[in-house]
Amino acid sequence: MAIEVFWISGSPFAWRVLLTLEAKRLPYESHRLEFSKRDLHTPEYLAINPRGQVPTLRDGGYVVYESIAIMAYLERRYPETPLFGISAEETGAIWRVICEAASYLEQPMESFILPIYGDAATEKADQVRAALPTIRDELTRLEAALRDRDWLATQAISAADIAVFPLVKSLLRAAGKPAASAFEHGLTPFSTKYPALAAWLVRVEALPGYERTYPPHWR
Ligand SMILES: N[C@@H](CCC(=O)N[C@@H](CS)C(=O)NCC(=O)O)C(=O)O
Repeated sequence: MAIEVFWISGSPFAWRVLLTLEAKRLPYESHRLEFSKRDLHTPEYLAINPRGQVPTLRDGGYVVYESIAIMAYLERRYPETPLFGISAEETGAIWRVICEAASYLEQPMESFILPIYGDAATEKADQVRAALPTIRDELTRLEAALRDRDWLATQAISAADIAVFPLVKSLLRAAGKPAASAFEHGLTPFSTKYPALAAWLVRVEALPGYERTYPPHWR
């Protein structure tokens, strides 16, 4: 039975799973859901993801949600093309980057992008403004990590890169929206402000199958 993935276009968390499947060259059946059609709240979907969120992965009779948990499951189940490191040291470095992104970047990223996407940037201007210093600080840390190597945690692409990439792309998309110009966000021009990260984005985008993962409604 095929691996099935349930996702919505533009979800950075779902994007992680699509990138992982492509990086591991695993065939999968894609179920693109629409938030506006309340696809995430049908009884059938809530039965596999009681939070009514994406992503969710079904592999035969097994179901798992939470993007990083899905990535860890895929690694264990399909170890070819390892993404969580070969040595104990690599695994530690990869998980450190993932945990840092989850602990320090995800929430500020959402505080910035969701009001901008949702036409609420004026109403939630304080929230947007408050998130920006942390976002810049975290991007500076990522930039520093790339000073001496091509990838965030190890010498090859890893789950750390895949977990962080959609967060950075989402920040950049929001930063390019007209509503973002009301804030001195300092994120652009990205290749000037964060040159190593900009070059790293291009490296991730060269992953075979990347185009299949790109959020369709962003095109
Ligand atoms: N921690 C979760 C976050 C998932 C999440 O926030 N998904 C959003 C889309 S970006 C969602 O499904 N939102 C719908 C909702 O909460 O109603 C993960 O990593 O999978």
